[in-house]
Amino acid sequence: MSANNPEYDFTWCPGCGDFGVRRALELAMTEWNVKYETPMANNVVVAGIGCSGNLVHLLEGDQPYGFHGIHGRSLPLALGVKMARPELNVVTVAGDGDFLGIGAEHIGPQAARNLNICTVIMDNSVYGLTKGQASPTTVQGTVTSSTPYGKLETPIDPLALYLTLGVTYIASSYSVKPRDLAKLIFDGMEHQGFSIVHVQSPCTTYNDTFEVLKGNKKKGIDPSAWTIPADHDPSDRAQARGIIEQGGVPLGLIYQDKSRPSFDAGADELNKRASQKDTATLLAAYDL
Ligand SMILES: Cc1ncc(C[n+]2csc(CCOP(=O)(O)OP(=O)(O)O)c2C)c(N)n1
Ligand code: SF4
Ligand SMILES: [Mg+2]
Repeated sequence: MSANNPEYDFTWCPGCGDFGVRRALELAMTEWNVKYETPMANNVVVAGIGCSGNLVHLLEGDQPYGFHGIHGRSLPLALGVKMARPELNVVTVAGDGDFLGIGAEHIGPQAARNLNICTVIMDNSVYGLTKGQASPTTVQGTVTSSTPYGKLETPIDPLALYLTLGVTYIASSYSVKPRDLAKLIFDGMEHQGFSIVHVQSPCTTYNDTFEVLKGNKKKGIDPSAWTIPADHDPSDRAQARGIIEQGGVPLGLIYQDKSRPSFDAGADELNKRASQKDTATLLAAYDL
């Protein structure tokens, strides 16, 4: 699809953080189009299933190509798109449940490949679309429809997971400031390899964390979001780990490794070395 799907009539709840992420993605794709003089349809948005993945139907203005696949499988689909058409700008959008629950097994293999795509994760620490069940990032003890006596498991730390698995561009942000977020997404698109921009995108219906993220002086709530200092060196893995271990929600680029070739660049190189064989030669190799 490169036109809005008129049969899909989903809307986000008022105040949902995903509105800010959508704006940021639109800004980043527009900047990409201006820089590379390409039409919007040269961007492909591969979406997971969830309120977050529904972003692919809700983009305003010129439409990119959209691929709304199945729950948890945005990365394998993005791999297919990127390998078939490496010149396209492939972006994946998914939620915490989709990406870190059912889809978690795909992060490691794509990190190992250094697949050249940009992934935007909308983390609201809940399964929003299916009405508020606990997700892998839900805080321990939280009462949800699937954890009526409080969640037993500790939440996973997505940023630490990405760093451990070898993701080569890791940024963290929130949906409150779309322009800052757009810059991180654009830089993630520019990165030659697997980039993840992990966004805190509050669910105003089932888990409204805006106040926790931004803080509230009157109520004595300190903001959990904090800006990464300007002197942080993202190429330094130990420093990146230090930023993550400080906790809260760091805002900015945490880690970037520019030294590894991307998967499509490696595949190009390999194809040059591989020799084409006709059918007769292949059959002869089996000595039939
Ligand atoms: C294979 C499969 N299992 C379960 C579902 C039901 N389901 C749809 S969306 C979703 C979770 C969505 O949570 P998340 O990825 O965090 O997105 P959000 O709605 O919070 O943005 C689930 C469990 C499904 N569609 N397919
Ligand atoms: S249920 Fe939550 S995540 Fe889904 S649209 Fe509403 S506010 Fe957004
Ligand atoms: Mg979610």
